[in-house]
Amino acid sequence: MITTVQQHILEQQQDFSEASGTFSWLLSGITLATKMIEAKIRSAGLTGVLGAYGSENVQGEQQQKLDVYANQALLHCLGLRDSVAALVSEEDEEPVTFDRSVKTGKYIIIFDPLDGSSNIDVNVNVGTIFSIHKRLQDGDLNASILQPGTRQVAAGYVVYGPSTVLVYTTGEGVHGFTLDPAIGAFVLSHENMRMPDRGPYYSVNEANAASWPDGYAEYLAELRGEGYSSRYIGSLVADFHRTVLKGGVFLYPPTRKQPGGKLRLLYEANPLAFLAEQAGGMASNGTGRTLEIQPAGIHQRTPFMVGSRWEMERFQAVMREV
Ligand code: P6P
Repeated sequence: MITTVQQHILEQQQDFSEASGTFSWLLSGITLATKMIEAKIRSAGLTGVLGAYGSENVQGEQQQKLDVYANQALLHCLGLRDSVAALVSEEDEEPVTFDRSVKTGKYIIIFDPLDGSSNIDVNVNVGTIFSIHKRLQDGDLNASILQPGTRQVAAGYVVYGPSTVLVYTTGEGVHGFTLDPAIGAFVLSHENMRMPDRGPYYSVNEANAASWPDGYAEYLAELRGEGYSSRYIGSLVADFHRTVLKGGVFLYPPTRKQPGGKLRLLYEANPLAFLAEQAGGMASNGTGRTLEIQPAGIHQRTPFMVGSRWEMERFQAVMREV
């Protein structure tokens, strides 16, 4: 018999146990939106939704039509859940807040609606990433949004590729579900995903090598000497999903252009760091554990290194020596 993601959530007596129905209702908002996004992506080349939307997002990046669609789908599906107090999106300058009491509006959902969307026009995997925090008891929305990653109650992503896979954690391991188009449901396909202790790959944009801080080039030269292969898709969710399944290390180091890193803390690094640790791996900003960073702003960037225990402990050792 199949297990759908909704059933799986209800079976897991979690932090949501006093309201497992609430969390699975929240998650159904995310899965519904990602099924809408998936349907649009599948036929993108045929329905004129490829290419630029003709405006820039808060990041100053050209919005793709599908970015805008994905953002609207998530805002719509999640805004209808009355347990949501605020929604934070990579596409929106400010959080979308709802006038709900602390008792009702208990959750903050932070997401990157379509990461890597510049790759869609060349038919490369893209993804949706989400992170869920519980609203603080005093109800302060801003402080509830800017909690460190250690306080996440759930996180996950959907990778839209040859198949569409949802991967999530609520702190009780990492579980993967493959969308079965025949029934329109995410069906359990990867129970209790564990990142191999060591992998065959490193994943980094080597074009930035000249501007990395000391230690990074030496570390990667050591891995090459140990026979590692390089894999870099340039779509974070795809590079991360491979790293969870096969092991190895993904790095987006500080660069001259972006000394604070390129990737976003709240809706890229934190959710993936939570998943990585839950799968037995590690995540760092180069000097400390990603999940312990105290955010200062919702679009804050961070250097991001994530992967198997062996590669990450080696990385930390090399960086201590510089
Ligand atoms: P670069 C895609 O634009 C993205 O945000 C991530 O998905 C990806 O990991 C990264 O940027 C790629 O950046 O500088 O290597 O092209």
